[in-house]
Parts: sequence; C-alpha cells; structure tokens
Amino acid sequence: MTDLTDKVAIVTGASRGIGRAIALLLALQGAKVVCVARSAEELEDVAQKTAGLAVPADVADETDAQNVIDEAIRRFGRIDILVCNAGVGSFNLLEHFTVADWDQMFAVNVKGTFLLCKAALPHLKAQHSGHIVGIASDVSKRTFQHGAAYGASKYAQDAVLSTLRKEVRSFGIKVSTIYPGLVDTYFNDSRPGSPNAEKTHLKPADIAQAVRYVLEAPTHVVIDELMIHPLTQEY
Ligand code: NJP
Repeated sequence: MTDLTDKVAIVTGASRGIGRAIALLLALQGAKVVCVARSAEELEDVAQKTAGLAVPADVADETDAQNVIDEAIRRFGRIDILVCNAGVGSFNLLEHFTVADWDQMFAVNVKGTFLLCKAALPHLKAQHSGHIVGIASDVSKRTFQHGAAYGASKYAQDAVLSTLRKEVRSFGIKVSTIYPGLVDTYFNDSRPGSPNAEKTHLKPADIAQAVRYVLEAPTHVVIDELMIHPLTQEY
C-alpha cells in the first residue's frame, strides 16, 4: 500500500458511508485527513478515528467551501488530495419530483464539487501538484427510471470533473473520476427495490479501495475514469 505520510487529504461527505470509508483508509495509509460534512457529531467521531481534522460544512455553501480549504491550509499548510464525495440522491418519477429536491441534488452534487475544486485550485497550482478524486456514479453515463434529477446532477458533476482534468493537467494536477454502481449505504434507503442491499451491493470499503488505486498510479500516469460495480448488478 502506498505510504501517504505527510500527504494532506480532504474528504467531503466523511460523516458516513463511502466518504467515511475513504477517510479511514487514507488515514491508515498515513494521510492527514480533513473530514467534511454537516453532521458535527458523526464527523467528530471520524476525525477522532483518523486522528484528523473535522470541518463541519455544507459543501453547497460558498463560504463553507472556502472555509474548508482555508482550515486545511491553516492547519497543515498544503493540500495533496481532494476527494469530492459528498452527495445526495432521491428517486421518483419525474412528474412527482419537487423543485426543492431537484435544486438540492444540483446544489450538493454539482455546485459542491465545483466550489471545493475552485477553492482548492490556487493552492494546487502553486504547489504544481495535487490529485482531485470525484465520486460520480454509474448513472453519470446512463439513465434509469426514477433517476432524472439524480442522474442529471451526476452527468453534470462528471462534466465538471472531466473539463477540469483538461484544464489542470499542465499544472501537474491529476483529476480522477470514480463511477460506483450500487453501494450499501444510507443513500439507498430511500431507493425502491434494494431489499437485499447487504448481499447484492458493493461495500463502502470497495470504493475506498478504488480511490486508493487511482492515488497509487505512478507520477506520470493518471487514471481518468474508473467504473466499479457489483457482479450482481445488471446493465
Ligand atoms: O451516501 P450517504 P454515500 N454538505 O448518504 C454528505 C455516490 N454514489 O456514501 O452532511 C456536506 O451514506 C453526508 O453528510 P451530512 C453519491 O452520489 C453512491 O452512498 O452529515 N456534506 C454524508 O457524509 C455520493 O456522491 C452510490 O449529511 C454533505 C455523505 O454526503 C457518494 O457516492 C452509488 C452534504 C453521503 O453519505 C457518497 O454517497 C453511486 C452537504 N450539503 C454513487 N449533503 C450508492 N450508495 O449506491 C450530504 O453510483 N453530505
């Protein structure tokens, strides 16, 4: 396993699920982890387990997003890894979607990714290094019933990340996007038709291993896109 000692990693959505698993694995590899989410108590628990820093924040809020980056710099002096994982999803037929649900998904999944990347970039560019890892979705590339709003937000997040990859390559900054299939987290509790999630879905730790894999690529290599889904999932 790559030694991440002295690397500083920001993980959004670290209070539970996939983000929590990523934070724990990066800490195990030696990284100094900045844990970000809104739920202060859960966040404090992860920060303790990773011996990292908890920064409660709403990633969709410009001031909060800037504060995350400022706190990371104030405490550790640099940023090596930014994992844009925070995300929300709710699922329904298009005609039953509320405008509030639509706005919330775009605010967190798209604007949140944009705000964190934007605030981090001046530091990454000054360092001439850094790795941004976005947790997108298999539905960033395909559509499914009940998923108009979530899917549209994940397509948009994917476009943000793949555009950014082209814009920052010459600065020595890598951007990798991971596209998970179904993962057994709280996220799927509101989703119809996943009663055996424990047996049929990926585990959060599987996605953390995918993050580890893209981070471990040699310096001259960037893994642009990595799809990971359970064997049981049909396409
Ligand atoms: O979801 P969940 P996952 N500001 O609900 C945080 C993608 N994905 O781990 O703020 C800051 O357990 C929330 O924290 P809190 C998915 O799109 C998943 O499964 O305290 N943080 C919590 O830590 C998402 O991008 C599946 O409520 C905010 C975390 O986000 C990522 O995986 C499939 C926030 C969500 O934890 C992690 O999802 C797929 C905000 N405004 C893609 N709003 C899957 N699970 O099947 C939420 O293809 N958070």
